[in-house]
Amino acid sequence: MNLRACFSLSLFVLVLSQPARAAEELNLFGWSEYVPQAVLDGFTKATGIKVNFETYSSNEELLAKLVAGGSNYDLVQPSDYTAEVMIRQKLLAPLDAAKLPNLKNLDAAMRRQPHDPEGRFTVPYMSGTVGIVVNTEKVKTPVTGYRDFFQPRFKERIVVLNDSRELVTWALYSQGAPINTINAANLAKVKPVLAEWVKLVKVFDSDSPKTALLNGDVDLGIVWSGEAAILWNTDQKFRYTIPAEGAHQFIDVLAIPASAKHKEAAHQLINYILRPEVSKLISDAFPYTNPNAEARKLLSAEALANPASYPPAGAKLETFRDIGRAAADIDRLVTDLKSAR
Ligand code: SPD
Repeated sequence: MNLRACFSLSLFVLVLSQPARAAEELNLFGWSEYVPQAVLDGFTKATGIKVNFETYSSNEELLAKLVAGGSNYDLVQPSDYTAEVMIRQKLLAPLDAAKLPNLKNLDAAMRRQPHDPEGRFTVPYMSGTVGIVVNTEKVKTPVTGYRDFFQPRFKERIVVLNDSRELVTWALYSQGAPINTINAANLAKVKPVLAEWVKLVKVFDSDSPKTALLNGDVDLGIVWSGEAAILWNTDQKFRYTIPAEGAHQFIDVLAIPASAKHKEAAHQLINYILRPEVSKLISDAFPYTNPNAEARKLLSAEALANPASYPPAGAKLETFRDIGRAAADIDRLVTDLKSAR
């Protein structure tokens, strides 16, 4: 055997003798209608890491699964106030900034918010608001706030988010009460208001509230701003308004559970999502407010002019905070009222 043949044979034997490397994969648990499959496919193509993707419809669903333990998620996507709960409960792993060079692309104002003041555990994914969308071909009178919205004449013409904290917040705003002070007195104040409101609702849907509006099943909604932005892109008869009494502004983040088995791969996916061209793909599919300053430079003038994605300055917007055990009181109240309607 000549030298070259001998070398090739030894290389072949060496390769065969290596233990087979487990295919790298990563388990992502994220909001429904929020992560385009094209982004995950692009990541797999770029890195060889397969992404198993499971979705949820509420922060409570995500939190319940993580608190219960036994889940095998490597990357999750809580809203700011839920990330705050997770940090307090030590459910999140600190991030390694050295593995996230694309953090530099973010708008600095979106990092180090009250839920994670040092930006140690979370990376902003998208931001948004919760507001009123009206089919202006069907509703001719102005609907500027929660009290205009929940009117008997709109009975069975309404879709709202299926989210207890949101519903209670709208009722608190309508009563001029603070939205992060959840106590027995404030819940007693909103209970009769909510009892009337839930009777007017035709559809509760947090996954795709736009669908009932697009189908013409309802004429008004209180929805995530990204859903309203899609409606506006489809037909400008769907108008988005930030309620005059005030509205919830959220930052949904990416975070790695403390129990994650594939932390390296999770860092890689976060860093991939932070690429401007990838973040733009997310905005194209789900037009929330993009916190990535470099990605925003790639968005069209039309996308940046969408009034739901980028609402005018001056609106009264507030973020939710961790309210501890009161979250369960809210959930109980809303569940009881819905089942009694
Ligand atoms: N379909 C994606 C919805 C994302 C909404 N996140 C905000 C939740 C605030 N409670």
